[in-house]
Amino acid sequence: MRILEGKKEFHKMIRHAQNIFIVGHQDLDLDALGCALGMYEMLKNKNKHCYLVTNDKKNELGVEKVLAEVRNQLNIISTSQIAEYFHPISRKNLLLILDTNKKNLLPDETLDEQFDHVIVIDHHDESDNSVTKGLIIIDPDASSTCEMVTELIDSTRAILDPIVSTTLLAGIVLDTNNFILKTTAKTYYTAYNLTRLGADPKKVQYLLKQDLKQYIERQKTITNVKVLNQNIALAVGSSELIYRREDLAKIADTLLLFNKIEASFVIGQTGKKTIGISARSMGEIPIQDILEPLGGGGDNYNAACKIEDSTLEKVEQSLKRELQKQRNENE
Ligand SMILES: [Mn+2]
Repeated sequence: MRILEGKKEFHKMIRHAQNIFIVGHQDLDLDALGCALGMYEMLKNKNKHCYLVTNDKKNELGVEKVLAEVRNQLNIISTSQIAEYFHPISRKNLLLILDTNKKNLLPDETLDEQFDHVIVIDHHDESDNSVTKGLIIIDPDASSTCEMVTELIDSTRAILDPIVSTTLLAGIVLDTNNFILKTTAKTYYTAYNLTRLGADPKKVQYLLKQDLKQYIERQKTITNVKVLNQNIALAVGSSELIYRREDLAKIADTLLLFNKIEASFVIGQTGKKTIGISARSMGEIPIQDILEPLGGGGDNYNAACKIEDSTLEKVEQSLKRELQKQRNENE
């Protein structure tokens, strides 16, 4: 469903709600945070009581920079505190889930069960694990949740705090990898509106600045890249390092920038016993179908999976088998 198709129902539910709990996926990124702040500001202007719900202990650099500026103006609570802030009339409480639709990516898998009214706004594909309760606005063609939310806020008329419009723009820049992936005329138009509303492109660059040490580690992984079938890049991280999920994703993003590469896969340890795969595609190679047998999910541009109790070598072998299967199917 496109965001504007859900607009009427969205505003109807908002009208009936009083306490609104806004939540993104675990490990907030700038897309999740940007749209959460956009919603927060819009709803606060409608005199709603807003709460940003997160259990993250550590934030990525850009998220931390934004939070340092806005923390004092927000009610930020953890999932265990939600009940304290409930409106006594339960139908006046609303859960607003942004930038994910999967229960297992929420800070608490049972979050939706605590609410009678739920709205999901997201740009990721649905799966068996998706929230099905309430108003579900999912548009896998949208570049980012920030783009969807900016459209909903009615960026042609709204007034936003510059840090909010800047974070919304940063979310778009992040998820499109600098206006490359899933970028449409609407994406540029949204960016135009956000800039008009005070978003600062220089600050976006500042928010997206990376940590040099982490960058060097990522570059090392890239030097070990193998090219399969002339168009698939596969990189495997060092067995001595634990990677964050977003690091694997960034390596996969980078690999997609090279000539002839249609899809990229990056394998790395994300925990002592867990291996992660992050995949990116220009859209032609069905990375979602390839990772699904390994327990992964995502869409045709963006997919990932998590494997417990395995080794880098084993995961690489299973991935190669799935790639071969996919190739056989196409021949
Ligand atoms: Mn996103």
